[in-house]
Amino acid sequence: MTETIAATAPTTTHHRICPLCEACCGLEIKVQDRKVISIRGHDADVFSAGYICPKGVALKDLHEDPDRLRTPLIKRNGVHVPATWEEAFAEIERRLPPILAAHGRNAAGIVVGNPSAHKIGLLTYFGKLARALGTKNVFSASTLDQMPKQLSSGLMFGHWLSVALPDITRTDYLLVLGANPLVSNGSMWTVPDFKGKARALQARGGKLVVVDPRRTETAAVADTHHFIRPNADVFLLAAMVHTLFAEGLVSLGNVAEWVNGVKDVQKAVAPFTPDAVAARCGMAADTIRALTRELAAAPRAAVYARIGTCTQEYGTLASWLVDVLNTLTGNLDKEGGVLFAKSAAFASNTAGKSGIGKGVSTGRHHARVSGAPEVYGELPMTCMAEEIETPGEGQIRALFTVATNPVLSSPNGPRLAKALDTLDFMVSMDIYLNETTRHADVILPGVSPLEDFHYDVAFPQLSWRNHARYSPPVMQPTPGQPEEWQTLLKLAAIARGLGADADANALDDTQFAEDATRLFGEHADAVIDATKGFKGPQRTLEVALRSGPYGDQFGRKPDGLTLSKVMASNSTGGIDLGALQPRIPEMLRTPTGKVELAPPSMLADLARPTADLQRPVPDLVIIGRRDVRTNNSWMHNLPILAKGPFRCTALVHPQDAQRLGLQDGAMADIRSAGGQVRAQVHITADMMPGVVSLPHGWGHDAKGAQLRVAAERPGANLNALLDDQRRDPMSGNAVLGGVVITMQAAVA
Ligand SMILES: Nc1nc2c(c(=O)[nH]1)N[C@H]1C(S)=C(S)[C@@H](COP(=O)(O)OP(=O)(O)OC[C@H]3O[C@@H](n4cnc5c(=O)[nH]c(N)nc54)[C@H](O)[C@@H]3O)O[C@H]1N2
Ligand SMILES: Nc1nc2c(c(=O)[nH]1)N[C@H]1C(S)=C(S)[C@@H](COP(=O)(O)OP(=O)(O)OC[C@H]3O[C@@H](n4cnc5c(=O)[nH]c(N)nc54)[C@H](O)[C@@H]3O)O[C@H]1N2
Ligand code: SF4
Ligand SMILES: [Mo]
Repeated sequence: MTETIAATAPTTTHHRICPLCEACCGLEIKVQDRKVISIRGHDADVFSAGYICPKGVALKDLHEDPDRLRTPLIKRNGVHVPATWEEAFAEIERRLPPILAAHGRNAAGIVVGNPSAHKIGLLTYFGKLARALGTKNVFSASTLDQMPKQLSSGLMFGHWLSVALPDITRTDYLLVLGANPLVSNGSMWTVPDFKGKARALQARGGKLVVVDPRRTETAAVADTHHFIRPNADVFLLAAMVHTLFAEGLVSLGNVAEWVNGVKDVQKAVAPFTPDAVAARCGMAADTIRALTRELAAAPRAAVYARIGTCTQEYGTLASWLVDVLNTLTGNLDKEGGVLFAKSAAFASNTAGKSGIGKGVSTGRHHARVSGAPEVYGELPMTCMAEEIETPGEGQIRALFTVATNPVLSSPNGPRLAKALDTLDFMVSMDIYLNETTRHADVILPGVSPLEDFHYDVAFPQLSWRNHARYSPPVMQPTPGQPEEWQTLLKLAAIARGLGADADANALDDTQFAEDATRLFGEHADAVIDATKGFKGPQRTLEVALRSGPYGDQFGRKPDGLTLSKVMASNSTGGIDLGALQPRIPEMLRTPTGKVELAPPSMLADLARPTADLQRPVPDLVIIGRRDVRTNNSWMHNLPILAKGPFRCTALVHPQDAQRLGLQDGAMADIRSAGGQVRAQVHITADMMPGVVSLPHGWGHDAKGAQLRVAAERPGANLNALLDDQRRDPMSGNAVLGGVVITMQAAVA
């Protein structure tokens, strides 16, 4: 009987932005009787034009994964058992408030992870829980990732998300350092189909150059690839800046009158001659000079750098020098150079007074144990374990984890796993019982991405082209399951002492009214009235769109955007808002109203690499890697991605394999000062000699986790080798690469 209904049920077609990586591809999803029939790229999408990667197709497996949690779990006698939402909230109300009452607000910690960047409900409502907890112990995956780029952009241009983006469709020359967009599909740069765009660049006579310790998939399609020693980008980039000055190649172009500090930069890079840095970089001085000349000679050029340059001891300096190069070659804010997006909603660089602002600052408070400064409201993720372990006032005793798996994703995960077991109470908002959430007392699942509406809050601020796209839910959520913003509000209510019975919708209305009064003053009532049709993050979005740079300004510009208009464009692929345009000085939010080319904190931090110029290059170091069919630590449970050749292999150069006695396909033990893992060796000349590459996010052999597919081939945890005490001091970002290791053949 059921089968007959299924066979005759109509097939419906839906359009949904993929929430799995920063490329934000528009997908076309066909559904019959709540079953996904097919997923493909949406050809009419104004932004991604039909592009899709294998992970997008895997949304079906994610939706159907029997291990994906559908109900809350409560740990009873050491075992996670299913519970109702009422029971789960009641348990939290029973256990959290006494901890806060006895030990103060900083006894709570909260940590948010990567998928929250792809969830409007989590991104816009996470702060409400953090504020309700009232703790300084706030952490996120940003300090395992892009904080250096956010800090350098903030110091130079005045806001944390004012990131200069390569204008790839008009440039003549693209220099990529420490990024592999062919695999990662781009990061801090939303650029679906990077490969197609790179090919088009080459077809019109342009050049793609890659600098990476591995000949990556991106390097393979590039015109030139240069190996570089891990952690050496600061030296290479400073030497390139040095060369621009030494050879009279500096030209500021259109932004000349808006740039402060050129002379200070010239002075600061004086020690970094190509000859002085060559050994440190593993590059010839002549190559560095030639690379600089080539960049300076290109009519329109862009330098782009990502995770390989951020997750190192000089991450902020390297990120800064990238934009110093862009500026000094006249490519900042130029078509075909690097430009700033103008996002339809949520962008601070379109809000408030134009061309001037407060800028960014750090260190409003400090981590209790390490003394690391607060950056963008948070403390370094790598401080979390010691903040849980170390007794005293402010010790974390109750932890909330939201969409994060730091036991695998953060350096020295094994230490963190032990620390989590000492907490008085832990709550995880997550969709799996995994390496991290197995430590939680209560797990609260989010809905499947196919049961959730979507609008990207952050990525339009980082996009290769301006656009506004909204996705309605593909299917309705199971009745009774709250959306994640509602769960966050409920937790906030408990943290504020309002109790588990508090009505999340009523709380939302009250907070919205308060926010509207703060933002719109005397017009608040009109705004509340105009947005009556929406609630939760949709209402936040409606306000952001209507008051944004393309908005209808609540009726004053009738042709402008509203959420309803963006919603209506879903099936036709969203609204295209055009190519990026020059925006300096209007987008600047620095206190001087200028581009700060030489922030004092940056110049001061240059003392570290200056002192480090002569440091000998270690024999063997390890770096990370990504694969098209993985996503950090959490998609190894999806059959369509998990099948095929095993991906958690250690890539070793033939010379290293020979001197270390390693065989292709055999297992080897990798040791660092802090840990040891065993991984399968793959010998390849694609590695720079002296550098080994192992992907992160593996190690799915934890007892008590429920990841049945992933556990079949658990892989090695790279982060068990890394040191949680190594950070870039400016941004607090973890050092994830260039870690010294030894390697030897495994004896069974
Ligand atoms: N050595 C090394 N380590 C690295 C990196 C590296 O290059 N090398 N990369 C770093 C980077 S860039 C990042 S961003 C971090 C990422 O580290 P994390 O932020 O910890 O992210 P993931 O490992 O992707 O884990 C995501 C978690 O979110 C859960 N989840 C997935 N979807 C949802 C949802 O819709 N709702 C909820 N509530 N939960 C969900 C998953 O089950 C999983 O537990 O890893 C970092 N770690
Ligand atoms: N398929 C897939 N896509 C993803 C993810 C994933 O896990 N899988 N993760 C997503 C996330 S959270 C992020 S942040 C982005 C990251 O996006 P990308 O930054 O493009 O990430 P990776 O592919 O790790 O590329 C980093 C490159 O840096 C190189 N590298 C390592 N150390 C150094 C160094 O010291 N100097 C230089 N110059 N290069 C170095 C590595 O060899 C590697 O090729 O990818 C996102 N997209
Ligand atoms: S590149 Fe793949 S994972 Fe990323 S948004 Fe597009 S389809 Fe999704
Ligand atoms: Mo990331």
